[in-house]
Amino acid sequence: MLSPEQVNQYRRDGYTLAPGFLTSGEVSAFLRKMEEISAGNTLANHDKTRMEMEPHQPPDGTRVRRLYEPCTYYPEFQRFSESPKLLDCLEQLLGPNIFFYYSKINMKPGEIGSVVDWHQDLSYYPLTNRDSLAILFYLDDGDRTNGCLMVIPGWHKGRLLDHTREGFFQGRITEPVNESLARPVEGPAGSAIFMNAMTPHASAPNRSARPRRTLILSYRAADAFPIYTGEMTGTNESRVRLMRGKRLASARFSMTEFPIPVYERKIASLYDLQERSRAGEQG
Ligand SMILES: O=C(O)CCC(=O)C(=O)O
Repeated sequence: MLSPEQVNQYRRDGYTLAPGFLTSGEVSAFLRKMEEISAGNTLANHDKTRMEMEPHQPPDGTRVRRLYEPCTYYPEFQRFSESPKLLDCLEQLLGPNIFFYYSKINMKPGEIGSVVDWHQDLSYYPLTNRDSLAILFYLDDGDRTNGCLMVIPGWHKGRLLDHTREGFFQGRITEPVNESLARPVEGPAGSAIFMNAMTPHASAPNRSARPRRTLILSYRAADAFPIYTGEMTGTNESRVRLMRGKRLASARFSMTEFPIPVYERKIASLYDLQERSRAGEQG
């Protein structure tokens, strides 16, 4: 369970850190499985349905950028997504009726790990209210040198910031972000960061020799219904599982207006979209 201080911090700042959430045995088992999934894949020849590679490496380079949907494809991760120790914490933050939403693993390999630009997760998948969150589990020590998560505390209570250019969704905040307000969230391997889907966050490229592998699971309250934005809404909803409580027949609205992401073209991932957006900015 989270302490009252952690719950208060989540409500006040839009995130909270729980060091030691995973045992060292759980961390090692996840890392072993990730190695097994990644084995044999290269930039030139990899399973595009399961992973994305770091783009700036030779064709035979083996550095993976992201593993897709571990909690959908692999029983080890799925079991963890249903574990009472996790769901008890989620109940403290989201209430009794909870859906699993999506999962991913960001590998951020040493020396090459990609930047993640400032964004709010809800810009990607509009919901009728803000009771949705991601939990980031550090599987390596995460600190400023290997691109730990950065957040802007308190901004989850504000508006959805502009993520568009010329009407098209860019997957990153396109208005000025006051980075002097940003807080690095450092923690040892096994730490969990509970972060609201409205909290602006980012992470720097990994310039250290150490990886910063992070398992990310997302959940939402059962009365946070998706707003249909096109094909991707259906894809996302196909993975949703009721984890606790019951399905609800009534949507709760906490926003009277919500920007809809309009994509200029099909994207592979957040990284892909943000890279194209940065390239477009440079002309
Ligand atoms: O890996 C990170 O540092 C941030 C992850 C993130 O924001 C995302 O994948 O949406």
